[in-house]
Parts: sequence; structure tokens; C-alpha cells
Amino acid sequence: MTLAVTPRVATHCPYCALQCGQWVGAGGEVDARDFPTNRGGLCQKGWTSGSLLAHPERLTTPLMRASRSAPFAAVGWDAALGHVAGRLRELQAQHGPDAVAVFGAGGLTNEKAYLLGKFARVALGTSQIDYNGRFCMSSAAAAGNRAFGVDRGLPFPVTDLDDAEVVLLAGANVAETMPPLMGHLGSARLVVVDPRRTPTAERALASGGLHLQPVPGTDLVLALGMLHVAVVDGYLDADYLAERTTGFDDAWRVAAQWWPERAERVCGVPAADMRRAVGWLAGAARRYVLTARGAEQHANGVDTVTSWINLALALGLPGRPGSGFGTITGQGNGQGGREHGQKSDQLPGYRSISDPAARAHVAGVWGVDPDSLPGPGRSATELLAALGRDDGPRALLVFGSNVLVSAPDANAVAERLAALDLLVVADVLPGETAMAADVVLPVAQWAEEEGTMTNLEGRVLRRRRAMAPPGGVRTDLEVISGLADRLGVAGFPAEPQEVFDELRAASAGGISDYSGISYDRLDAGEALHWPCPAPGHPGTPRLFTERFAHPDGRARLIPVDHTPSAELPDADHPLRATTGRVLVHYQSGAQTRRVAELSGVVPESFVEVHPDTAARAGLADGDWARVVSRRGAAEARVRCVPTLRPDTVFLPFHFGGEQAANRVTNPALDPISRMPEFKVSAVRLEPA
Ligand SMILES: Nc1nc2c(c(=O)[nH]1)N[C@H]1C(S)=C(S)[C@@H](COP(=O)(O)OP(=O)(O)OC[C@H]3O[C@@H](n4cnc5c(=O)[nH]c(N)nc54)[C@H](O)[C@@H]3O)O[C@H]1N2
Ligand SMILES: Nc1nc2c(c(=O)[nH]1)N[C@H]1C(S)=C(S)[C@@H](COP(=O)(O)OP(=O)(O)OC[C@H]3O[C@@H](n4cnc5c(=O)[nH]c(N)nc54)[C@H](O)[C@@H]3O)O[C@H]1N2
Ligand code: SF4
Ligand SMILES: [Mo]
Repeated sequence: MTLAVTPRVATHCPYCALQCGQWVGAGGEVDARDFPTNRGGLCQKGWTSGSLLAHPERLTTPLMRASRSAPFAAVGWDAALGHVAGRLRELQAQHGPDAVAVFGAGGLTNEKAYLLGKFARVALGTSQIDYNGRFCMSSAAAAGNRAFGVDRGLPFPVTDLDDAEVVLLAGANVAETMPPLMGHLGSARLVVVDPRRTPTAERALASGGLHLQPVPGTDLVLALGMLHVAVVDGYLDADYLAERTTGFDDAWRVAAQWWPERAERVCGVPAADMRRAVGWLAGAARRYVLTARGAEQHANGVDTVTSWINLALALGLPGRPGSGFGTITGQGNGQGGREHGQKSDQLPGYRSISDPAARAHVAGVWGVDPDSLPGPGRSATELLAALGRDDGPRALLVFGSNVLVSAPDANAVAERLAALDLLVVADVLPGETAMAADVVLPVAQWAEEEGTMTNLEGRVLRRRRAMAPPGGVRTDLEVISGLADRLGVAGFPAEPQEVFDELRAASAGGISDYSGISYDRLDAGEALHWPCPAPGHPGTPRLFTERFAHPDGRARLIPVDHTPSAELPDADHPLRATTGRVLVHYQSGAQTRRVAELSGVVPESFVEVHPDTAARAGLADGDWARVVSRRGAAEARVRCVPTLRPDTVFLPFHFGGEQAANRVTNPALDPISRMPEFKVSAVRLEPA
């Protein structure tokens, strides 16, 4: 759809963290808008996003039912919110405040993420809140905090990548997951680290670069082997290490044992390729190391990212003009979503909920006693695993996540949801989780509401309203505010700008300080990256140019060593399954499976298999297979891919029911980030 007529508003795509610029018309027409991240481009998802606004399956009235087996009945908002508030209070009276849990999302605006965190701690008094960013950014965030003292996915604008000479992408399939970002990598020789020959890996080969194809779950060793090369081949930036870092000697004590040929035996990447890649990175003036979920979604994800950071530090990249280390944030507000307090251990401003000074500051803004704030709760996977158990929550409120499809070990998640006394889902569309609920609350979408998002560069953007939501639909802020009212708790405005102004005050003095950012400044077109601690402050597009965020100003190399994936292949489950994304689908698919132009391209799940591996399982291209792990099975159509490692298969996670990849995945968690191991489970293939 192209826009010939005004009025139209300048806003951003509802999907990923690149937050491409869009024009949206009052009738839902979408057009591309020039913005630095996309320069006038959109991917197919962005182009077709308008078709969900007036979609026939759109939820337009609250739904309730007496039991999970009963059909839904349409009810009014008063009845729905009154019922929910009453049940929440009953359950808390019987079982204590933690009987109610809240699950948020990195797709929610800053205002929603903030108000949801406050709602849990103040209106419900529960510690049991976490969000889907735990599945997404948590390992990169923890590694960034540990190494640099702050977690901003990209500590520089994406346009800095434009004249890069060499870029290493570890576990990032950018050509499918953020296509317009490829436009910023056009001048670079790419080194792509991925078990699969993805479209991004093809681009690496076309750029005169390399595709390194490790065994899934072994990036940590690959990066150790490359650090070994950096030292032995004389590429260390000794001045930078001495001036700007601590910990090199300890990191080297581990890497010294991982000479490239030994690393090759574990990760499968030829030692010669490690040497070439390190030589390119060391020899260029402008070079970057970037990670994404392929390197991060592991039970050793924090240490794996740390291993890539150690390599980048040894070569002197972070904080150097024209070079750097970054992680590519995923969800639309994946960055802001991890700053304002919907995370179980966190208060606004990226503060720790265990820090007495942080509690005092935020309690002051909220007008409550610091001692009334609960402590840290369970992480997302642990929260889902505790639902309906003796010591676990009895009720769950979900905003912006389709956990039945996207959480690991989906069969177990379905059991836990079924064991709840009350499941409430606020959603736009009847996704799998909404349709499993007791109460469904229909909410507005991106083009129907105001707010802010923080993109992958830490830049705060305005989401603008182009049209009114359909009759009967409320915004998430109105839902949260309405529930707080009925719980008898004041201080929950529904107006986005009012919420943002409160968020600014709550973030003031914190790590992600938004206090100098206002709707007025954003509407005037200012490019504001946090921290922005005062109304006259220009924001901080580039971090680390002078110092890192640790008290001593230095980055830390942390010694990390190889640990095998939580689950390894055996005779019954001889293959490693990894999971991820395709271009035309978004996440759990709740949205994109409902867009005909997208679902027509990839209508059903598939499993990528090496032809020899398929033949051994009695399967041919196009057959339906069952991918079986120790937890469950997913059905998928076989795609024979000769460039894939024969020991590895790949499933997209965009499909529900029998085709859900997460029926297979392992809920083993990283000890620090609590990230589940989405990227490795041991499986076998069977004809379906
Ligand atoms: N089309 C599309 N775009 C999206 C999304 C979407 O759902 N669809 N979601 C958005 C979100 S929330 C996110 S988080 C980002 C994710 O963006 P990416 O991280 O680029 O996406 P993934 O497909 O999850 O993983 C990237 C690659 O990691 C590889 N991989 C698997 N195991 C390993 C391993 O052990 N090591 C290495 N090095 N690589 C491995 C996979 O083969 C895959 O090609 O995308 C965002 N953009
Ligand atoms: N196997 C495997 N599993 C994975 C991953 C993987 O790589 N492999 N990746 C993980 C990652 S990185 C992520 S980010 C998660 C994402 O997975 P989910 O958390 O399930 O994310 P979405 O599918 O985006 O779900 C968003 C839901 O919110 C609704 N929605 C959209 N906008 C709004 C809004 O403004 N308000 C409300 N209330 N609802 C809204 C949508 O209709 C949809 O139902 O999946 C994780 N799961
Ligand atoms: S790359 Fe991301 S933000 Fe841009 S159009 Fe596609 S989904 Fe939307
Ligand atoms: Mo994500």
C-alpha cells in the first residue's frame, strides 16, 4: 500500500528493534519513511504491518469464561476488569501477595513497561514479575554489564557501521532478522559465525569474507581460539589493554590452553579460518564484533558473549572511534523494555531492586514506603515453571507475549498454565496464549496509541497515533490503570505523556537516565540516546569513548572457559537442533501468521536437514518429519540443505500446536542471566 494522501503520521514499525521509520495514514496505510536506521527501506513485515489494524480476527471486546473448557462470552469492560480485580484480591487474601504474577514484554512501549513494573510492586505488592526479554537479551545484557559496567546493546549509532571495513557477526542472521541493517554493512568484509549457511552468511562470502560454521553451542571456544591467535600472532593492542582494561592476564591463562587446532576439535571451525578472521579484524582501522541470539541463547550464554567481548577488548575495539563491540537487540522495545522495571530484579532507571538507595529513590517517586516494595522475584522460565504449584503463583497476567509458543519446553508450560486459578491475557489478536486464558482483554496496537520506544541504539523514539482504536478496545495503559483503580490503588495514570514524565523522574540518577528526554524534545526531532540526565543535555549517542562505566573507568576481561551444552547428543537423540527465525515471520507468529502475504511465503514449519542426515532417518525433501527430544516432538516439513552441518538441524519457532519448536527445546538456564538454552537440544528425526 502506498500513501498518496495526507493526513499521515510519522511513526515506527511495530516489530523489531531496528524501529524503521514509517508513515501511517488514518486508514492504516503504511509507507516507508526515511530514518537513519532504515534510510527509507522496510522489510516485508514492516510493509504489511497495516493489515493487522482492521484484521477480521482482531479482538474487539473483552472475553470471559467460567472454566477452561467453556466457550468464551463477550462481556463489558466493567464486568471484565471488576472480575479480574476481585479474583486477584481473593487469591492474594488466601495465598499471599506473590499468588499473583505478571508477565511483560520487550514489545511494550517504555510507558507500558514502566507502569506494569510499578503495578506489580505497588498495586499488587507482588515480587512475581518478569518478561519475555529474559528469553531474548538477558545474556548479552549480563555480559555487557559485567564487562563494560552498563548494558546498552549498541553503544554507538548504526550509521557508525557504514564505513566499517570488517564486521564479525556471531549468531546474527541480520539479512533475515533486520534486512535494512544490511544496508549499513555494505562496505564491510563480513565474517559470519553461524552453523547454517544463512542469507547473511551468503553475503559474507560475496563480500570476500568468511562463513565460520561452528557446532551449535561452541562459540565460546571459537572465540578463545581466536584470542589465542591474537596473542600468538602478535595482534594484541597492548597500549589499549594497559590504559583501558583490567583482567587480561586471567583471561589469557584460559585462552593460552586453546590453541586454534585444539579449539577446532571442539567447535569444528578450521584453525586457518580463525587465523584469517583475526588477521582481518586486527589489520583494519574500522572494525566491529557484533553478537545476537545465536551466540547468546545458551546455558553458557553470558560466558559466550564474554568470550567474544574478550576478543574485542584484546584487539582494542570497544570505545575506539570507528570500531566497537555491540549486541543486536531484538524486540521493538527490547532495549527500553529492560530498563524500566518489568524485570524481576529491577527498578526503573536500570536500578537493582536489592539496592537500598535505589529502593528509596523509586519509592519516593511512587509515594510509598521503601520497605513496602517486594524483593526480586523469579526469572521468566522459573516463573512459568512455578505456576499453579504449592509455592507458586495462582494467577498470571500476560501483556504482549505468547508464551505457549515462545517459552522453552512448551508442553510443560501448557501444563502450568492449565494449573492456574486465573489466566488473564491482554492482546491484540487471539494468539495461542490468549485462547488458553480465562479472561482476554483486547488492546490497541501501535498505530492507535502514543508512546515511546528505545531502539537498538539506545535512541528514544516517538510512537504516534494515526487513528483511533476500534470501538471496544482499550490501551494497555488504560487496562493497567483501570485494574489499579478497581484494586483501590491511586497513582496509575493512563495518559502516555503523564506516565513518561513519571518514568523520567524515576529514572533520574539511574544508569539509563531519561530525565532530560521529553515528548517536546522528541517531537521537535532531536535524536536522543540515553543517558540524557538533564533537559539541556544532548544525549549520548556513543558510550565508552573516554571511559567505561565501571567505577575505575576500565573494561573488564573476565576469564571464561568451555562448558558443553546442557544436553548433548546420544544414541537415542544423535542430532543437535537449533532454532531461530525466518524473514517473513515474527516471533511466536501470532501476528505474521495472520498476514496473507507473509504466511503465503512460509505457511508451515520446516526442519532444515543435511541430505545425508535426512536419508539416514528415512526422510526426503518435502516429507513431514517429527523432531523428537527428551521433552517432546515438533512436526515439520523436511528441507534438505546441503550446506548445513550434518550433525545439526534447524527449526523456526514461529508456529504453534504440533509444529511448535519449543515442544522440543531445553529449559536449562544460564546461571547468571537465567536465559534458556533455545539454541541447542539433542533430537532425533522420524518420519511423521
Ligand atoms: N524476521 C524476523 N526478524 C526478527 C524477529 C523475528 O521473529 N523474525 N525477531 C526479532 C527479535 S526479538 C530478535 S531477538 C532478533 C534475533 O535476531 P537473530 O539473532 O539474527 O535471529 P535468530 O534466527 O534467532 O538467530 C540467528 C542465527 O543464530 C544461528 N545459531 C544457532 N545456534 C548458534 C550457535 O551456537 N552459534 C552461532 N554463532 N549461531 C547460532 C542460527 O542458525 C541463526 O541463523 O530478531 C528480531 N528480528
Ligand atoms: N525456540 C525458540 N524460542 C524462542 C526464541 C528462539 O530463538 N528460539 N526467541 C525468543 C525471543 S528472542 C523472544 S523476543 C521471544 C518472543 O516471543 P513472544 O514473547 O511470544 O513474542 P511475540 O510473538 O512478539 O508475542 C507478542 C504477543 O503480544 C501481542 N501484542 C503485540 N503488540 C502488543 C501490545 O502493544 N500490547 C499487548 N498487550 N500485546 C501486544 C501479539 O499479538 C502477540 O500475541 O521468543 C523467544 N522464544
Ligand atoms: S527490519 Fe524490523 S523495524 Fe524494519 S520493517 Fe522489518 S520488522 Fe520493521
Ligand atoms: Mo528477541
